[in-house]
Amino acid sequence: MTVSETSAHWGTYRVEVSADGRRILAATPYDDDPDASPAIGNVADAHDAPSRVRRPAVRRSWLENGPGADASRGRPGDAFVEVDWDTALELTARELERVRGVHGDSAVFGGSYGWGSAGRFHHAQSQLHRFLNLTGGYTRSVNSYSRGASIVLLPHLVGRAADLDLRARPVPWHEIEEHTDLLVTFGGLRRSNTWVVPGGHDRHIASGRARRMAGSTHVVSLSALRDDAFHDVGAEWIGVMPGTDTAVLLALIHVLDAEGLADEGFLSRFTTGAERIRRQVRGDDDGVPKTPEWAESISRTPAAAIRDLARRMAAGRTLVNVAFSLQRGEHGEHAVHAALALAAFLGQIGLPGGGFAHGYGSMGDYGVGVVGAKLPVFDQGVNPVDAFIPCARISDLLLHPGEAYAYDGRTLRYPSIALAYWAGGNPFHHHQDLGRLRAAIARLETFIVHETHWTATAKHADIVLPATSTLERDDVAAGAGDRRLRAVRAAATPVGEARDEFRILSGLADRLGRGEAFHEGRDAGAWLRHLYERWREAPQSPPAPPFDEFWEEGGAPLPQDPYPDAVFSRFRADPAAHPLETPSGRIELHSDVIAGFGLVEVPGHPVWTERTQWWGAPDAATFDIHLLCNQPSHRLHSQHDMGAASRSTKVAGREPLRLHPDDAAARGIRAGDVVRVRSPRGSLLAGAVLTHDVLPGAAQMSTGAWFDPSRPDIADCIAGNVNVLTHDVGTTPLSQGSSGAHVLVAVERWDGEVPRVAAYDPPAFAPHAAIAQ
Ligand SMILES: Nc1nc2c(c(=O)[nH]1)N[C@H]1C(S)=C(S)[C@@H](COP(=O)(O)OP(=O)(O)OC[C@H]3O[C@@H](n4cnc5c(=O)[nH]c(N)nc54)[C@H](O)[C@@H]3O)O[C@H]1N2
Ligand SMILES: Nc1nc2c(c(=O)[nH]1)N[C@H]1C(S)=C(S)[C@@H](COP(=O)(O)OP(=O)(O)OC[C@H]3O[C@@H](n4cnc5c(=O)[nH]c(N)nc54)[C@H](O)[C@@H]3O)O[C@H]1N2
Ligand SMILES: [Mo]
Repeated sequence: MTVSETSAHWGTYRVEVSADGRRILAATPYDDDPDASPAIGNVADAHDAPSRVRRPAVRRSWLENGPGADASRGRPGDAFVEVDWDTALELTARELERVRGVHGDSAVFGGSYGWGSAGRFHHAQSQLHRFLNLTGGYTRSVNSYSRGASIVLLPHLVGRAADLDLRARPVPWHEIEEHTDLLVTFGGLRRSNTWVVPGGHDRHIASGRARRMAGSTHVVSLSALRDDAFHDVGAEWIGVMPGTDTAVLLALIHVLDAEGLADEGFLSRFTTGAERIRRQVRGDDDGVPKTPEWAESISRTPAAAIRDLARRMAAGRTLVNVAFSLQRGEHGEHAVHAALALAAFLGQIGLPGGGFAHGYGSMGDYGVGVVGAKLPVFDQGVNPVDAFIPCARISDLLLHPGEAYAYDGRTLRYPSIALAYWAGGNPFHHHQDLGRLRAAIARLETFIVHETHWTATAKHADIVLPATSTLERDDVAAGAGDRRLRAVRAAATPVGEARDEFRILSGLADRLGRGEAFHEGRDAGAWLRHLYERWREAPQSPPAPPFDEFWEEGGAPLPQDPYPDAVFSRFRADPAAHPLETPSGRIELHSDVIAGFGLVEVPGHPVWTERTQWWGAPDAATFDIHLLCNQPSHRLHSQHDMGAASRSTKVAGREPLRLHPDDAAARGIRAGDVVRVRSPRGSLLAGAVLTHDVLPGAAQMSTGAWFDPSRPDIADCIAGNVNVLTHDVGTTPLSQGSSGAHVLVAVERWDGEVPRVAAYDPPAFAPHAAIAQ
């Protein structure tokens, strides 16, 4: 048995490996990690699970019939033929060549969104993008599912630099603890979300900081879930129905305005457009004053609680936080915009512990107070193709080639895609309306996927190439604020014939005559050394030992520089010397630029407009439960859903649905029952959990159960993947972000057959004789 240290987005931990290097015997947290992620408990099972991709495989009908649109992708009965690496690489290289030749380079979609590995070198997307760039380019994707709306909106309101600072050096935890009287957080402060950090943390300090802070700072959490925040340390819960925060935020501003509590000095000196918001909340535009009573009729948040909260917010140092989730819904831009406006009316932006934050409770590195160090990077080169999509428009891209759509004030056209190439992401986890995604994927001529596991995405692919996991290769890793750049040594031997992305793509590049340009004559070990030494020698890098010493030592210290100043503090101290990168140099509470785009949904200032996914919407007559689809506590997205920790959360063998006991009683549902959940787009089976921690009329299911379409006669997914229910629309035509955070559903007890979950089974394999060569 050997013990190694390894790193993933959910943390740094130790694995005990069997003597033959094939099995993970145990995975245990790193010594001084104060709040390690339970996702570590999935690793041993996931490593050599039956669902690992062991050999390259090609879909039989693609082999037999050649490339082309095919609705049988991923359907029951679809079979794969395992082939050797040479055959797989040759098929892949020739197909890429054919598609580029026939349809042009923009017909290759290589966006490949996803949270694959945490390493700096074996990062699937970086590897794939470099390879695609060197072989002709590809249609790419921009932005993220995480902050798809904010990433476009906030630069218009506060400028690009301040938007980056809001993420990289927000008001830090220690400042909140010291200065903030009241932290008002929309979407809570979810402990489980702070277990995840891009690159992975070796010490998870966020939840400890939050608890300590809650000792001196009063926390008010507005959400449909009580346990979104630390109710055990006294956080106060105010219920708000999903997707209605904008109404509550406008009402809070209404109270400040009506009661003379707005900071007029701040508004006139540091912002533009406050008058437009005032007109909006007074009802001058539409005759509807945005009073707390008005907001209650939309959000079900008691008017008295809103009025009282506004007064409390004005009475001391207040920080307004919005979780990422608030903007991951229809018209999600407005919630973020309204929260920024509320903070501006309070006048504390740029003061210690006051103002606006966007990420507490969403990511573990948010506000840790240490500047993220420069890290080694693997160069992706330049993409000769300029076509792109906002990442959450993937189905639209494939279903509507040539069609025009709006994005950030521009009119773009979806290019025509023949081949999609995915490595390190799982669109059948992350995208909304999986039925629609299947129809979109069916249109491809060819779908190529690198995967560690037979995910639903792999099962919908034509060529599946087995990738090694982080445990099976050497790398370096660190998350923002970490104390060390870690040497992550391979702990186990690769499962089956799995190869590193670098080796797979080197093989393809060689076959396409671009090998030297891609690998530059180095193998993976030489690249790691090269990246490290280049980083070490760069002028901005911290002092670090030579590679061999670093590797031997297991890491190199990273600087722990405190934020030089928090976002907006210099702007506040001297707005003339430090203007924001906006047209006015100020915070734009109304943006003329956005208004100039002429979008009805986004007039330039925040407004409440009715949504299709809202308890007051017409659909709610039938789909009367508003389901929150949040991040899973015991795994990262869909990763390792077959592992012990993730399995421990399942109810009746599937993803749990948490709902209020009154809603359950009205439907004859008892704890532990199997329930069927439906939306106009699809249906799933889930296991019922009854709790008073969720508002009546709302419910909650986490994302990430593996899509299981094996029994369409019973439900579109029998394992409980919420994305069969969600609707696939952009937040607004401004940013076209993902709307996956919530969806209207109907819930009923399921008395029929309860089928076995087949999601973790490998696909059917056809005999080798089927290879048409
Ligand atoms: N309804 C709804 N949907 C959502 C969300 C929501 O709130 N609601 N949240 C969204 C958000 S914020 C995000 S970020 C996305 C996340 O979506 P994804 O990042 O796509 O989800 P993951 O499950 O992390 O997918 C990563 C995949 O990479 C594979 N993998 C791991 N290591 C490697 C490797 O080294 N090489 C290769 N080739 N593959 C590897 C894993 O097996 C896994 O299948 O989901 C989004 N989807
Ligand atoms: N354990 C774990 N941690 C993770 C991840 C994971 O997969 N697992 N994923 C990581 C990633 S990639 C991201 S982007 C972040 C995402 O960070 P977030 O987007 O903040 O995370 P969510 O869990 O989707 O949402 C947090 C809470 O917001 C509430 N909420 C949802 N919609 C609304 C709304 O309209 N109004 C209000 N007031 N509340 C609402 C829900 O009750 C939910 O529990 O999480 C990261 N952290
Ligand atoms: Mo995300």
